[in-house]
Amino acid sequence: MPKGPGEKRQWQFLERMLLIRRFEETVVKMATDGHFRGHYHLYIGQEGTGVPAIAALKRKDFLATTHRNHGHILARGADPGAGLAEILGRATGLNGGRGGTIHLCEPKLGFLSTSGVVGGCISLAVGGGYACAQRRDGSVTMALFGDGALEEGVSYEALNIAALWHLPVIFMCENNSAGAMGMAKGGYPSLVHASKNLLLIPKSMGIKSVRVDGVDAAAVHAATTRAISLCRSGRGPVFIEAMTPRWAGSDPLWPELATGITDLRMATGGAVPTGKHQAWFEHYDPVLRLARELANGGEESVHRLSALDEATRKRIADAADFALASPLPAPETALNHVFVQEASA
Ligand SMILES: Cc1ncc(C[n+]2csc(CCOP(=O)(O)OP(=O)(O)O)c2C)c(N)n1
Ligand SMILES: [Mg+2]
Repeated sequence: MPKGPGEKRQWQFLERMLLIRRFEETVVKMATDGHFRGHYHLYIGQEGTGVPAIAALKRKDFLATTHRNHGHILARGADPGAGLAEILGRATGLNGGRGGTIHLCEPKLGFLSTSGVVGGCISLAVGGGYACAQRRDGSVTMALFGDGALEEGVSYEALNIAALWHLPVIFMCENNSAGAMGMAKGGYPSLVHASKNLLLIPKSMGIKSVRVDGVDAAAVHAATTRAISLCRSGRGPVFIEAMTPRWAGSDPLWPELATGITDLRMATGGAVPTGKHQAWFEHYDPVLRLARELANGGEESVHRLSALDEATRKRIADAADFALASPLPAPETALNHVFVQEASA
């Protein structure tokens, strides 16, 4: 039975991780039902990294993230209804329907930027870290990015400056390339890098670097907490490489619900993992893994899991109803929020 002060936190992690899972399952349904068009990216399989890493931050801290952002935004506490509405391009969305799936952003929660420009968030987070250092209030900035970001030139300049100026930046690299098909095999792009050990890159600049099992929420939380504490005391930056085997649904160019709707009973013995994704269900699904640890607490924990699942499904169903009932932005607002408007003749 998981006991002690850590158990409460584990339940809090599971609550957010499950919220993300049900949100993402709903996103796939909305896409296949034709409620929105265009490419999108799911955070399924990586909940064990984003949730505990972001939970280690304080309100005063900043974040910058990528195209695979849904989980990060929800982990930080954004409203799932406004998140789904944004994905559908509705006026009630987090960004008034202007950003869509790739740019879900919530500045009120400390997000500096969410961008589909691979590697862009690394340089923006270094700018954030510079601002934090100027403020002298112990705040830090976290960049959440994929392994592919280390193919981009801007990442090297940004890491270099962060190292030279000891900026309070946590570089959280979510390496999901293990098991990826990659474009060469007709799937989603994955890492193409000369270095077989990505940690050597920050290490060569003297940046403290650590690799962690990204499926293990407690390990990610411990590593991030240490990194944040170093940054707050002026001993940053820190680079963390969180390893998560690629979820099968993110392998093809277009996401698909390869492992179905997650059945939490697989964590409690009520359902037996089988089929071609059996190993994923048993070892690599971070939601099932944490739920399994908590279910070991006995019958009471099993009931609690089932109640949590029911409440989460309801919360996401309500969020989906809200998003689907929301209006598209009014045509006359099309030019709102643009930086420059041509002067009328
Ligand atoms: C600057 C830039 N180059 C190329 C792309 C096209 N692109 C979109 S996602 C992607 C792969 C990103 O891999 P990674 O950063 O590891 O994130 P993952 O999708 O694996 O989570 C690429 C190359 C892009 N969006 N931006
Ligand atoms: Mg990747």
